[in-house]
Amino acid sequence: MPDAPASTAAPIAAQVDQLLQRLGVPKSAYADGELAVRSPISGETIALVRQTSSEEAKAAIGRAHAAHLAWRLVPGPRRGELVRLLGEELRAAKADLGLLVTLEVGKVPSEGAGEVQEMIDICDFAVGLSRQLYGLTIATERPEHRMMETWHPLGVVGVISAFNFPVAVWSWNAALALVCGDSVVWKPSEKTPLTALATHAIAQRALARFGDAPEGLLELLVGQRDIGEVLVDDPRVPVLSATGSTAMGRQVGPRLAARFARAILELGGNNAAIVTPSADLDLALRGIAFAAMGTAGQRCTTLRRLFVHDGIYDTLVPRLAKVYGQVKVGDPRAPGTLVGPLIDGAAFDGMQKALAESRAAGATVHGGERVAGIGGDGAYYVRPALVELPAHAGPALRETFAPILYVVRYSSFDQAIEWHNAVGAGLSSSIFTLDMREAERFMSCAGSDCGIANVNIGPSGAEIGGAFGGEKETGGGREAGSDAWKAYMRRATNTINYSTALPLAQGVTFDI
Ligand code: UN1
Repeated sequence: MPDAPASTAAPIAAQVDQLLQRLGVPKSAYADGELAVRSPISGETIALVRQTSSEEAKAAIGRAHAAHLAWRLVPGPRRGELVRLLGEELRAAKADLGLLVTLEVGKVPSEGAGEVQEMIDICDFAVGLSRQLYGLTIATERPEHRMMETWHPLGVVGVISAFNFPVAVWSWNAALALVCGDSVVWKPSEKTPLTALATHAIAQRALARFGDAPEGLLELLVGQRDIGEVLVDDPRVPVLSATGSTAMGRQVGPRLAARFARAILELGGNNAAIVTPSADLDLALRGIAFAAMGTAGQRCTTLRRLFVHDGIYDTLVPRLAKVYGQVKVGDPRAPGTLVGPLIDGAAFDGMQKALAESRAAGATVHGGERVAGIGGDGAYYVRPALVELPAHAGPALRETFAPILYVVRYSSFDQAIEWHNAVGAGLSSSIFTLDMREAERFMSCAGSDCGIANVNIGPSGAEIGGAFGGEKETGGGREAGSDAWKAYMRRATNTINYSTALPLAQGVTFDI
C-alpha cells in the first residue's frame, strides 16, 4: 500500500494529468471541456471535463438497453469471468486510482487505496455469486407438479453516485449488475468525474480482454443534475441506485415510483454510538475517533452522535477532546495526516452554521475552526468539532456532512436507545459495551432501528460481505453483500404440471 505516495510540492494538475494518462483516459475527455474539476486539497482547477449532452445520454441508455438483451443470454458464470477480469484490472490500477481518489476528493492515501480495495472485494464477491443466483423449489399442493422460482436479468441499471465514495459505490452496483445479466449506466457526482473516467477506462480494459461482451454494457454520463434526471426518467431503466442526500432521494424516489421503476436508495445517515459503563474505553476512543473524524466526517456512515453514560462521561469525553485537539489536519498527501480537506466551501459553511446553532443552544464546542495555511483560499481545512450538547436536540437531529460529533450525557439505557432512534435517518449505529445484555438488546428488534448495528466497532467502515444500507429516511436500499443481488434481477415463479390431470389450486373446480 502506498504510504506517502506523492510529494505535497508537486502541482496537483500535473500529477492528475500523469495519473489519467497512465490509467488510459484520453486527454480529450478532460483537457478542454465545460466542467471545471477542482481539487479540495488546494482549491485549484485540475481539469476541464467534457460533459455528456442529454442526446448523448439517451443514446448511451439505448446502447445499454441493447447490450442487456445480448448479455442476459450469456451464462452467469461466464458473466462472472468479466467481473473477475475487472477485479484483476483494478488490482493492477490500485495505487494509481487510489491516489487519484486522494487528489480529487482529498481522502488520505490509506482511505483512497481502501476505496479501491472495496471495489476489488465486491468483484471477488460477485464472481462467486455468478454461480449462486439461486431460486427456491417450493412444495406444491398439487400432485405431480413442481413449483420453483427463477431469477432473470432485469435490464439497464442506472447508478447515481456521490462525491464521497466516487468509485466504490459504482462498483458495488456494477459488479452485481454484470453477473446478474444487466448493463449499467453511471452518472457520477459532478464533483468527481475524473475518478469515474479512470474507472471507466479500467473497465474498458477488462471488456477488451473478455473479448465478446456487447458494446454498451458499461456506459458513463458525465454532467450535472439534468443528466442524472435523464437516467431517472428513462423508461428503459428499470432499476436505479441513487446515493446522496435525503433531499435528493425525495426528488428521485417519487419520479421512479411514478413509472414503477425500482429504487435502491442510499441516502443520509445520522449515525450514533452509545458508550455504556462497562465499555473498554481505550478501544471505544479509537473506534469513535476513526468513525467521527475519518474521511473528514464525509462518509454517510460517519459517527455524528455519541451518547455517553454519566458514570464514564468525565473520563471519556476529556480524553476525546484531547484527541480532537491533536489529530493531524492537513494536506492528505503529507505523512501522518488523518483528516484531509472538506470537499468545498459549501460544506464548510454548513459546518459553521451547525456549530453556531450548537453554541446558541448552550453547547461547549471543541475545535471546528478553519485551519489556515494549507492549500489556497479555495481549500477548506477544519479541525474536527466535538460538541458537548446539554440535550439531544437542535442540529444533532439532522445530518451535517462535516466532522462534527455531538456528545450527550445519558443515565438510563432506555433513554439512550430512545434518543438513538429519534432521528430521521436509519443507516448505521453502534454500541461500546462489554455487557452482553446491553449488546443483545441494542441488536434486537427493540434496539437500534438502523440497517447496520455494530458492537465494539464504530458505525463506519463496513465490509463488502454484508448488505449495506439503512431504514427510514436513509431510503431502505441494500447494496453489496448478502442477497442484495436480488434487486438487480426479476423473479419468475414457475409451476410445472407433469401429470395427466389438471387439478386447480385451492380445490377450485371448472369442469367444461
Ligand atoms: C458512503 O459513505 O457512501 O461503511 C459509503 C463504510 C464504507 C462505505 C460508505 N464501506 O463506511
